[in-house]
Amino acid sequence: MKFKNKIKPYNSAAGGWDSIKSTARFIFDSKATFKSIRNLLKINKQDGFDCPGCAWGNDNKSIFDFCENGAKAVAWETTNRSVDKNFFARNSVNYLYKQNDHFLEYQGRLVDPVYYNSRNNHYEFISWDNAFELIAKHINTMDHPNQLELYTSGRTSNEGAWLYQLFGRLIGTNNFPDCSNMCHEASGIGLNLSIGTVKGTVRLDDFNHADAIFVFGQNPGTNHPRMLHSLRRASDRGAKIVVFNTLRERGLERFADPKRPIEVITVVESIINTAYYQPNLGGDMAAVRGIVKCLLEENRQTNDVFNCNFIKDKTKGINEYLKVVDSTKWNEITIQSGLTKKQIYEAALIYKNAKRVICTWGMGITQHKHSVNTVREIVNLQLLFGQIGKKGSGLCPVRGHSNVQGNRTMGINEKPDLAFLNKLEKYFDFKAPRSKGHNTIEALNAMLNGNVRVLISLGGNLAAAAPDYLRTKKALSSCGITVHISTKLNRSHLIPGRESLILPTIGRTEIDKTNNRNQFITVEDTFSMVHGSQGRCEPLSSQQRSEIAIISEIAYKTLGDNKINWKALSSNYNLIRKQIADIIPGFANLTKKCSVFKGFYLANAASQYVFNTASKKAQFSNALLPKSIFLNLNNDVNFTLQTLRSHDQYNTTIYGFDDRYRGVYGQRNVLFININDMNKLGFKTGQNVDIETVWNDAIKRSVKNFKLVPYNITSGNLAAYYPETNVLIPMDSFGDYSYTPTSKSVQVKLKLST
Ligand SMILES: Nc1nc2c(c(=O)[nH]1)N[C@H]1C(S)=C(S)[C@@H](COP(=O)(O)OP(=O)(O)OC[C@H]3O[C@@H](n4cnc5c(=O)[nH]c(N)nc54)[C@H](O)[C@@H]3O)O[C@H]1N2
Ligand SMILES: Nc1nc2c(c(=O)[nH]1)N[C@H]1C(S)=C(S)[C@@H](COP(=O)(O)OP(=O)(O)OC[C@H]3O[C@@H](n4cnc5c(=O)[nH]c(N)nc54)[C@H](O)[C@@H]3O)O[C@H]1N2
Ligand SMILES: [Mo]
Repeated sequence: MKFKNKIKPYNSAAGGWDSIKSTARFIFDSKATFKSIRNLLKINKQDGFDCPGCAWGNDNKSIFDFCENGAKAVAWETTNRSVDKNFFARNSVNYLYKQNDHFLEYQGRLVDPVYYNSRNNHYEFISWDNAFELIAKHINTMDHPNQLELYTSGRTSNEGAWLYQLFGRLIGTNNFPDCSNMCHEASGIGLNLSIGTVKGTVRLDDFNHADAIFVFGQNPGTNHPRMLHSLRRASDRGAKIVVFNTLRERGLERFADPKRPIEVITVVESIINTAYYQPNLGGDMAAVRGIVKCLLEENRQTNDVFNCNFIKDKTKGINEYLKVVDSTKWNEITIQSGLTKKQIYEAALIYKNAKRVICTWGMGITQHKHSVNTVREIVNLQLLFGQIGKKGSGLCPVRGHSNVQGNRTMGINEKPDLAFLNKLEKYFDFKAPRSKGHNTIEALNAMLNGNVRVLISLGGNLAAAAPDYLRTKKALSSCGITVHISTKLNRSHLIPGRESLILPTIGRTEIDKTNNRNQFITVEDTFSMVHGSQGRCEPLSSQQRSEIAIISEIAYKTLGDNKINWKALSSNYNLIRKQIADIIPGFANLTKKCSVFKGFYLANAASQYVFNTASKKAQFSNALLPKSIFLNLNNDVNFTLQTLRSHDQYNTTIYGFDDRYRGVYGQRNVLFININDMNKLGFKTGQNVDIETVWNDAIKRSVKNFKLVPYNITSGNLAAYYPETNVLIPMDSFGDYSYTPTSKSVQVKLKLST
């Protein structure tokens, strides 16, 4: 595919004609046009598959239940290009390592199991049997079960995740680092502390009833395009959409629905937001605190602003919280948030005047040091008004990967709860490991310390997704063996451990046939809806195996079948679902519910006012605002940098080099900067700069030659794309309690490139 190199502000609405053009371009480029189009008609359909794009829910109301970016994800999975043993014979690992991430992705689907030959630096064909034997040999000769790390990315099905965690726990480890650790971890931890659930409390239909929707730190135009339909419908019926985002994001400003042909032809578009606030990176906790402070002042005058009954009956800790609000000074709030008192007051009024409010959030909230406290501050605000549990209101962390929430529900968790472990060991008659396992950061450190014999990655691309790229690279190469169960070639494959395997798997869109029987899998979306999913395309090669077949075979070769009949499980997924149904609350009759109906809703206790916290009440938090790490923002040397996604990428998968809504074409090494900051430094548009991290150790972390792009972004804050800038994020810069890398706040300085 060709990409023209230019920077040109985008003046149209999000969606619309350009969205259709872009979808078509990616479909034609997949070299499997008909397959792709047939697939698109099956996305999010009862007889089809769950969109592998994002975790947003669907209401099955339209023939086209997908968005531009879901279509890209499908087209790229459906491609007819393949990476086979001959490809690896032609291309050495060193050669491939030098290519960019787009090139790697573009080569097509992995079709042969391959083993890294360190003598000639090539991957070579290995039979599936030999691959499984090798993995089993490594695992069975470990000194300790915790020398095994089992990484998961969030596309795996519930059934795959279930077998994977069962296998790990039978070996004796809770080492389940996963993409969630780098993503919504802070949401789960914060929500659990505050309301005793790790999930959001809203359902998709709540968006049809909210009077106001507050969207914090999220870019749905690119990352959850189907959410724009909900926002737009809400806005059209008069609901207020209030955005907090450091950047001006087009998708949150204007939107034309590409699914309504009339809008595309007549250029009808909606202004989406009512108010758009641009806080400093990490400034949302202060902004929400400010909203509460305004409303507290009002409440003191009229005594009828807060929902006193709800607070009295359902919550604990109000007095301590309000004390902290009182003691937080306005200048602390305005400096840290970067918003004026007037702006905060205006947002507070919108909030107060809405009967039903939903708060949604994404990575702009969860990838900071104080993310757990920020999530809890948002919960505090909602609790003051009883905005939880009633129709049209609640808390909505918008998940990323399409089944990341389901993976957690299935037990992919380094800190599983005791009740789950107790049930598991009783059911399978074994002693489950009790000590906490490794999250992603801990797993990388264990690798760096030489303590990891075997790393298995069930999807994902740890090398490119993790922070501190150079240290991560060292970590991966310190493993005894790295085993990647993947659909596409990626950076992680090119950083082998002492030994390395790539095992090609089928994806969500493909027919999963065992014993002459088409299997289906189940997934859970961000609204706790569980439903079936069944691919409709023939896999590209008979060598590719399902994730479930691969995990079962690894387990069988390693553990034998005394306790568990792995082969039976992998030839009939209903048997796996029976285990899930017997152990995980809410999953009774899983197979029946998912194959007959569209799916079902997993109850959420908090939304029914059952708070599984220590006090059995919803708990106000009372944290101080973070220490003044953001107070040097207007100093002209130090900036805070966020790393985010372009429109043409899916995490570490780079579909192309355009970021249409931000006006960037044909390139990715750009740095978005406020024009006043640029002028102050004497820099000019289009000049190249080097970015260097300011951190408390001696390691030099820098990237060179990033093109300056003036942008509507709050002064003192910068933005650049991930994964190119992961090299800048120190591995030990992570969230309190969450261990999530601070991908949205890295202190950096700039200098002109030479
Ligand atoms: N097409 C596509 N879809 C995807 C993905 C993808 O890569 N491509 N990834 C999937 C995954 S795994 C995830 S987790 C989600 C991610 O979806 P998002 O959460 O939207 O992720 P980001 O692209 O990182 O965008 C973060 C947004 O928050 C803003 N922001 C950053 N820091 C702050 C802050 O401190 N305060 C405020 N108020 N705003 C801030 C940024 O300007 C940006 O608009 O998307 C999922 N869907
Ligand atoms: N700097 C910075 N770093 C970040 C972030 C950030 O905002 N900034 N975001 C973080 C977030 S939110 C996340 S979720 C992580 C993402 O981290 P990961 O989940 O590890 O990364 P992905 O890019 O989603 O993984 C892509 C790879 O998954 C494989 N794959 C795709 N589909 C399937 C499938 O169906 N089965 C299998 N087995 N493999 C498949 C393909 O081989 C592909 O190359 O990155 C995190 N890293
Ligand atoms: Mo994510």
